[in-house]
Amino acid sequence: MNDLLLTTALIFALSAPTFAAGNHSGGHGESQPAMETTLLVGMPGDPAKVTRTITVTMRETDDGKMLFDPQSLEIARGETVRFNVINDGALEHEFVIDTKMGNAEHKEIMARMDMEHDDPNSVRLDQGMSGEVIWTFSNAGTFEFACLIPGHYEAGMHGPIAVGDQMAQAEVEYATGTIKKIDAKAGKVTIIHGPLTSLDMPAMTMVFRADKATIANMSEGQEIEFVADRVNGKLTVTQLK
Ligand SMILES: [Cu+2]
Repeated sequence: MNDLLLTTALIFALSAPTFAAGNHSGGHGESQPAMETTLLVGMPGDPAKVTRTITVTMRETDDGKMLFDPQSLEIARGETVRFNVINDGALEHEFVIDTKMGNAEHKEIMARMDMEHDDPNSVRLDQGMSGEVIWTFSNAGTFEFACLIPGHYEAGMHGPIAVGDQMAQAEVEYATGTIKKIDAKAGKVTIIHGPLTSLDMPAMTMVFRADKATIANMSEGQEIEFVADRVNGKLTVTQLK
């Protein structure tokens, strides 16, 4: 919990200058180097570190709606996602990722003056075109993807991005250990383990919780690679190799 508060405080501290600068330029940053863009929603991703590709299509419907497909996104904190964005519609559309408030501010500016986004957190596409956004979601929270071309947001072009506060698979580090004792009935297992980097714990022997399925794959004396995390305050084996 303390870590979370600290992280949150740090995020706000880091974000403040960026938002201040964004207000000056209207946030469209034509003259800013792309890599300086650090938003609450994250930062431009390194193409070499992409962990997942998500295809997002944009289109209009016969009854006058405008849609993204999928309509919501779930991402793990730390993931670098390549959004493969396809404009399947007959109109121009854009895909922008930001906080809900950030999108609302941009939308207001665009209502007065339709300017073209050229930020790393967005891509604007003519009909039939495709493009990409590579983004690292470094912070947990609920963010938003949207098309901010006047009228499009209201026609349905927005959806939530839930960034879960758990590390992406690529960042998970397996620890090594030897199973000393199993108490299947109590759902406990004693492991002589190496350092648990993610929990900031040195090598020692500890009792962990584990679910039935995990314990079924364990035997005393077995050498394992595993991931432990706090689940409801108890150290728990969450993954086993
Ligand atoms: Cu649109």
